[in-house]
Amino acid sequence: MAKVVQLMGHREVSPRVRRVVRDSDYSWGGNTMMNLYSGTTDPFSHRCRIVLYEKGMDFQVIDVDMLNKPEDIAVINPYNRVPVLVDRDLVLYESNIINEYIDERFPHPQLMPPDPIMRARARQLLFTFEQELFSHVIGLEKNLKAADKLRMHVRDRLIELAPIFAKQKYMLAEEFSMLDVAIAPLLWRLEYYGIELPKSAAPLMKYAERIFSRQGFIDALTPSEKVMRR
Ligand SMILES: N[C@@H](CCC(=O)N[C@@H](CS)C(=O)NCC(=O)O)C(=O)O
Repeated sequence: MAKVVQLMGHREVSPRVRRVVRDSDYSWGGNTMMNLYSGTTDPFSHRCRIVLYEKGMDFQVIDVDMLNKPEDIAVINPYNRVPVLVDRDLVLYESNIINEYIDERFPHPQLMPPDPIMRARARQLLFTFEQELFSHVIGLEKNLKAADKLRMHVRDRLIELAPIFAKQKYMLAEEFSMLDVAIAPLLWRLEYYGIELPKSAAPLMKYAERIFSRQGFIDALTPSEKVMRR
């Protein structure tokens, strides 16, 4: 099958290489750039794409067809899931682990707090997001029978977060951080998952729009994600 390599937008105005390989031949780690194996509608892959685009270094995103997942994914990730990052000899899975690695390799702009106490708190909150929000997102992605219950749970947790944004711009105060990266794919998918928030959550939606207007966020969206929100 022919390999389709699509070169993305800004290449003319920037020396960075941001290639999206579609319908690819999955040649693992065959070059010196970071390669992200990413699902085109997968919220966890979306997180990693956001970090790559926010950092603005050279990388390659390889679209994985989740309906026809290549067997090789199981070779590089024993859990047989995306995202997977291949950086020369290093192979990493789990979106938050991948993102922390990218953040440490390319420290500008720094997305994890520099202070150890704040960093530990950020990690704790990342864990809470997984427990309270993203473990349910997996059920919504699969459209499980219990989806309505999951929607209610996610909606209630998000409503609880809303007051934070009446006082501050981002999750950890005034600067965009890894916590904003982690939650953004869910906020982008609310309509797609059929989650409706009440008016009292307006500060949260204003916060979401703030993230959505960032260039790194816009650049990270795949064509399938772009049409998830009207
Ligand atoms: N905790 C993992 C979750 C990754 C995950 O669940 N990925 C899903 C996509 S939504 C996947 O690859 N599932 C395997 C499949 O659909 O075959 C992370 O943060 O990376």
